[in-house]
Amino acid sequence: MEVVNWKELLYPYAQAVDELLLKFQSLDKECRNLGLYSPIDSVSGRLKRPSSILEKAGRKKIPAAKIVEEIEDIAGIRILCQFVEDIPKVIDMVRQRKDMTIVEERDYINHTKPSGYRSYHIIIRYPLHTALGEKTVFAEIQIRTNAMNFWATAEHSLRYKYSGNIPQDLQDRLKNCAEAAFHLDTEMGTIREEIMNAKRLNEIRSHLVSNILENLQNLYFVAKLDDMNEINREFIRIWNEEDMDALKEFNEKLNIMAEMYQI
Ligand code: 0O2
Repeated sequence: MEVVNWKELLYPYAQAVDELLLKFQSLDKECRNLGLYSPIDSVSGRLKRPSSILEKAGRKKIPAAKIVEEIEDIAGIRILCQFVEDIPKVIDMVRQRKDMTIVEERDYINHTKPSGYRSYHIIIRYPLHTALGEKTVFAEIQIRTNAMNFWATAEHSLRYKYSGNIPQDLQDRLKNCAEAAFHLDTEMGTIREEIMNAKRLNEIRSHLVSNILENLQNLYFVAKLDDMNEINREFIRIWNEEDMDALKEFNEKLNIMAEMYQI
């Protein structure tokens, strides 16, 4: 194989990973800040290692000059979801974007790989503005649940350890683990509504408490100390009772006080 200038080859892909990571993380953050449900649990990105690029190029008989055109996962983004039901929502988020073009979608969730691998892959073309001008690169977005990811990362390590030839008994056990991960996803799906409601309640509660603490802190500067000590005791009592309605009422009371003091 011809000599590859890895630094030059990888540079735009590193930029693509950074940009895509930021974009999907912002999307998640924005949903949460707006109080909307975010189907994204976490996002990570990676640049394919030269050894892995060479291995793939060798396996697929891709000459060095064609690596950029034919290896589509040099830049990789992984989006993890809590529930299988969140995956189509993330796929839609990707499909709606105007800053990337979908080239191919590979559904290894409905078409599980023989290894037991499950994940949804979207290959995109992503335009970049680099210091050396405009450049469009391929990137792969993998979308999967935490359970699918747990299995895939473990299997990936074994695949490397055994250079792709995992002993049969280990393969069988991995298949069992894949089934257990599938079962976990299915079971979690049945209590999804319950978990989502609990998450929503926790978020509302922590938002309320942050508001209360901010108001208390500001009021300490302007209100009478005795009044504030009394209000603080009331807060601790309500906090200990864990009564959401009482917390809401207390927050309202502080909002009115803050308005009175023109905070
Ligand atoms: P790394 O270290 O993440 O770069 P392929 O021929 O399977 O290598 P193909 O057909 O171009 O590649 O694309 P595919 O199958 O859509 O995606 C390849 C990537 O998906 C792999 O990259 C893995 O990250 C993941 N993947 C695909 N199949 C499996 C599997 O059976 N087990 C695990 N653990 N991961 C899989 P690399 O190059 O293997 O890894």
